[in-house]
Amino acid sequence: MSDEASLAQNVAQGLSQIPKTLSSRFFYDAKGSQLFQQIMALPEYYLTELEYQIFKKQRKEILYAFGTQAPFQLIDLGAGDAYKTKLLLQELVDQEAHFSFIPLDISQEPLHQLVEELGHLYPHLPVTGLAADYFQGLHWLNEHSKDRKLVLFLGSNIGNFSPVEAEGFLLKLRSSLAPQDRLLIGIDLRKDPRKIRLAYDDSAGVTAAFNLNLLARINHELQADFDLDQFEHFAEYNPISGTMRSYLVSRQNQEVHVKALNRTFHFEAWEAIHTENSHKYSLREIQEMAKRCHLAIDDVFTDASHGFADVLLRP
Ligand code: AVI
Repeated sequence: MSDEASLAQNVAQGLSQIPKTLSSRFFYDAKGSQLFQQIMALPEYYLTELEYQIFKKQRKEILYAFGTQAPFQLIDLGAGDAYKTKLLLQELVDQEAHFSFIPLDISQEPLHQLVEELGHLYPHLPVTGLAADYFQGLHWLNEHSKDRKLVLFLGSNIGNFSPVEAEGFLLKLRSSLAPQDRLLIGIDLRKDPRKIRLAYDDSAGVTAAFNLNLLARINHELQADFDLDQFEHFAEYNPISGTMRSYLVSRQNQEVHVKALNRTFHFEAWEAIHTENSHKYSLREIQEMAKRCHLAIDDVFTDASHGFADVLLRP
């Protein structure tokens, strides 16, 4: 199914139900990916900085725990600009490790840029960019190489699944790993609820623009007539469930026509579309989740404030 067809399907289904939903998977068109890069540099969005600190201070320990003697593949699921992964790459190049780097992303454009940049930085490093979804990519790799793998799933990407979906994802991921492979997952930890909420409702309004861009994308790709001024970003953290939820709220009673679907959707005043979950975990919840997914925890690396964890798992 093409991305456009699945967007159409998501919109048709999601806007027909109550409550209305749209999947955060569709945030990342060219503009959305660019806005996400800006989010990662915001002072409120602590996640990137905390994980960067973990890699900066503990990259040697992380790589030692994995074991870099035999040739291996470093696979980055949802690589983006590989801001944090570059710390590992530099360390591995310094150690003269035998490895290849495989960044995988659903967005073609940032992947292109990354592969080009790495070609300049590390001319001798074999880099293969894969524009694919996670499982297509892993399937391709299993068919093409028998090398040991370190699979990275960083940046709290796992938080964009509900806990039930996250377990399904980890189980599926596990089934594509050999016993000697390892998985390193970056997970945002539970913390002061106010700090979490601010990270998803920044004062410069970049996260609001990122959320609203989903409607702009539907306008472009499915010829819809969303008036972006008549919707607003709203983000709320629930400290009991650990879920940060983002919404787009209709400011008024209105109709939106989506030409590609030949459908009109009605919005009540203050009706919300749920667009994203960003789930936060405690270390205990991570242990329980790993156990249910038959993954053993080899090591847990956290930053000094215990706000973020990178967890090394074995199948
Ligand atoms: C990509 N993902 C981990 C981000 C998050 O924190 O959930 C996406 C994001 N949404 C709003 N701000 C950032």
